[in-house]
Amino acid sequence: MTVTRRDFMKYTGVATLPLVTGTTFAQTAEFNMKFGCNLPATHPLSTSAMKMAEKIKTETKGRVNIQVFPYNQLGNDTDMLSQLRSGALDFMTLSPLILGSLVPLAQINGVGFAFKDYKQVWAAMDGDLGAFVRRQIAATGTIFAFDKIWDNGYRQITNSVRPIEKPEDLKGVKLRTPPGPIWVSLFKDLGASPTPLNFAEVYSALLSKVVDGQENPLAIISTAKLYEVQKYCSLTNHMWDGYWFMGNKKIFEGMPQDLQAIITRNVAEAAALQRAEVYKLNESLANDLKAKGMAFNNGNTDAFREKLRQSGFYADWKKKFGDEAWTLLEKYTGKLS
Ligand code: X2X
Repeated sequence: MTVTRRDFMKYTGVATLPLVTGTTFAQTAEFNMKFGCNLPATHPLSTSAMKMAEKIKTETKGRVNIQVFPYNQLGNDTDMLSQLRSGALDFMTLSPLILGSLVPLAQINGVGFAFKDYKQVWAAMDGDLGAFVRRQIAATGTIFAFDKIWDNGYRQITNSVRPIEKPEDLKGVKLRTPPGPIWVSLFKDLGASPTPLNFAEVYSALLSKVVDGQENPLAIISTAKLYEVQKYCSLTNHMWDGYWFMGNKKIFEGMPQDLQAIITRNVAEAAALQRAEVYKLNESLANDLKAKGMAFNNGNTDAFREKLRQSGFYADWKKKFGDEAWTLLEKYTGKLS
């Protein structure tokens, strides 16, 4: 069965028209800019970006008009990343792990079961680990990341075969992962059959059963309506992931300093709002998803960790990332291997 984009829109009820902010100043703005992301317009990442764009427009007195294009309207993550690099796109949010194909060290927050809680996450990502990764991103010469990473959350596994409680339950499960090398490695080591796909293809791939399952935080399972095409939700918390808010370096650095400062401050302020809203959703959505028909269970964290230890996951990635990066990670998480 082939699901077209039109079918997809019909199933998910997502509007096909771009959500254009800042129409008042659109004609007169000195800087008409575009921001793209992969999440639905109702997810806090998109709503925060829209509020941010409004504030930037007001504070720059209409000189900067950022149009927000949610839910892959400009293309999937891979497409948007190449647009960002070429300057066809001004800003985007992207998982550090997906950025991994271009900036391998950016994947370091994706080490399985690394961060015990949000205290560790923000200490690391707002601290030396995040700064280290942002330096790697800036070293591409074409793109850069703003200081405060936006939240996605702790990831949970959904599928339509069985509840996933321990690694053995993943055996034979075709699990969609985002296109990031460490994701494929993690789920291969846990015994699943990982299939990397961009998020833009996930709903239709689950619907047509090209894959059995996927893994994402509850806010995404809810706003992207994945509960419509998935039965089981297993709370594994196997990894925390966020979104670097990134810009095209040349375009941004070509802007007047006062405008750069307004944008930079607003990206950080929007990050704070976005983090609070995502946290609230991820913490509170389980009952809502149960009412929509999903069956929840808890994952056995110790069993998953042990499997990763035995498979050599930690040793392999320590070697790939190198001592400097690994030491920075363990500064916040404690000893991992
Ligand atoms: O692709 C995904 O699953 C998502 C939405 O979580 C990311 O952007 C990494």
